Amino acid sequence: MIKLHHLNKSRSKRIIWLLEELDVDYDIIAYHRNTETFLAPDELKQVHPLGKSPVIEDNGQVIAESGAITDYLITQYGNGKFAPERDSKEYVEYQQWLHFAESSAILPLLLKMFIQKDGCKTNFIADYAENEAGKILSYINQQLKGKQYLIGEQLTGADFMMSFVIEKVAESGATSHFPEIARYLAQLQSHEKYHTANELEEKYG
Ligand SMILES: N[C@@H](CCC(=O)N[C@@H](CS)C(=O)NCC(=O)O)C(=O)O
Repeated sequence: MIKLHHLNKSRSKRIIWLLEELDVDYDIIAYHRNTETFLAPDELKQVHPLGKSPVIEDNGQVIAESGAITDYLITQYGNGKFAPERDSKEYVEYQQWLHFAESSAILPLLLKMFIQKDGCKTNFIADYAENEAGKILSYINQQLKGKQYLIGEQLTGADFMMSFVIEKVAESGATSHFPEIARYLAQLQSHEKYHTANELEEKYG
């Protein structure tokens, strides 16, 4: 049975959503952030040296990084769902979005969050993060025009990955400036299992 090492209030929720959509048997092993540092507890390092979540265990293998986990679970258990045909042009686009979520997209958004939390005056990082976040959000907004999901009309692994990014955008209030992103969030929220994942996140939080 698949084990998901889940940290409260984390990227791991996107993997719960995916596991629910895949309708596979899995166990959640819950960990809780330190309330002062917001870091994961040391026990997570016994599962993977970085001590971060999500991490899954399946068939004797430990897999970290939500992009790799998403790709693995869809390949193993998707039965043709949640990814375009392997030899198609869409598959290449799909891979691009799958990686984009945890690379180009998330960095400026996290930087902005950390700078705000820290409250310090910076030399250049605040301006950099602001400009980059604007660029990234305009790009996502523009790319979503005329599409229900990142890859046309099909919910794919790229959307599970992007859900965490879009939730952070929504928490910051920025969706009001990006109508396609707001519409896309509503599209993700139209899936029943998206809400199941929220409920499970709450239950284990
Ligand atoms: N790129 C990794 C990021 C993993 C990550 O940073 N997870 C955060 C939760 S969102 C974490 O475990 N933070 C606790 C810590 O660093 O102690 C992924 O996508 O899985």
